[in-house]
Amino acid sequence: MKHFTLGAIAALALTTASHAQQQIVVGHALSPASHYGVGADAFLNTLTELSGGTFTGSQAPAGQLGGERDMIEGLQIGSLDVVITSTGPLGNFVPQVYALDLPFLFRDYDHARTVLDGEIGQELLDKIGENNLVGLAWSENGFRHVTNARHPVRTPEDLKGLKLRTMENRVHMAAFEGMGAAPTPMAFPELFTALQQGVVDGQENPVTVITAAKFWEVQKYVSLTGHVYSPAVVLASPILLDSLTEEQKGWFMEAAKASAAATRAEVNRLEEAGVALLRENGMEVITDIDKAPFAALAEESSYAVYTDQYGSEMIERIKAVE
Ligand code: EAX
Repeated sequence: MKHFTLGAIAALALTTASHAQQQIVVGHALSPASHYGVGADAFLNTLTELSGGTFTGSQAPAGQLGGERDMIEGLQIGSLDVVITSTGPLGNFVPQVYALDLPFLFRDYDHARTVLDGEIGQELLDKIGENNLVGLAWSENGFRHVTNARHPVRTPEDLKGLKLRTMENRVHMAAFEGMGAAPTPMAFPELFTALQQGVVDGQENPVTVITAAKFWEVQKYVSLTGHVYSPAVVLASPILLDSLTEEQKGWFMEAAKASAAATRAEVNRLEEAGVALLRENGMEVITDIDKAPFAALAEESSYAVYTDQYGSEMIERIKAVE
């Protein structure tokens, strides 16, 4: 009878294990069919294909794993694998990222994508990597607009006294304080109920999120202020990534790039079709907005959140990108 040494059995077990399927969960705060859900599916399909089926997985949408801040903490302790999140709460972990959240800084989608896909974007992904997280790729949420249940917003005066939910983001809160609203930071999974119950009068989000969350059910007015470009980012747990071979890490990077491309394509589609959808569902869309007074107040009150700590060099670099 052939005797197997213990070493041979252990090697066989290790080999088998290394080829065993590994389940990856991609968490995010929006609906499965949202621009993040489309990105999660693209991530998983690409990873499964590149790995020959070694890695498979599923998305955990709709805040099942918690709000974005909770999910980022989950990555740091290794309880979560991959998360697609806006940069909203990320500044609490990587303050340098606040530069991307500054109001009226990005001119348009082309400008934002060029910055994020260039050296500035890479520098900030590297900063994320210095804070017990792995920034795999910049994805996208979109330009944010104000919705509310009380009255049309056309000027900063119209914001006065509005209880407006913001993300847990110091720059955004300072910006809305400066514009005259009363900002209330809140995790996204709590928002729809808070709007339904009148805990807050309004909120601000891109058309992509307003449509994904069906906010027309609890909000009457949307003002296309476009006051902030909201990046999203594909983050991974450093504990997971440290357990992978270099080749496997490359698969995760490629999958994240595919995710970002799919999300951006969906943002493009919804930017075209989304406003009509809001109107079809009964929202009054205010488009005749002079952004200058909003920008003056928002910049005066919020840029210091970033420049007090990091100066204005990064801001000038972002503005200079063509
Ligand atoms: O990332 O919290 C928010 O308003 C975000 O835009 C939403 O969770 C998508």
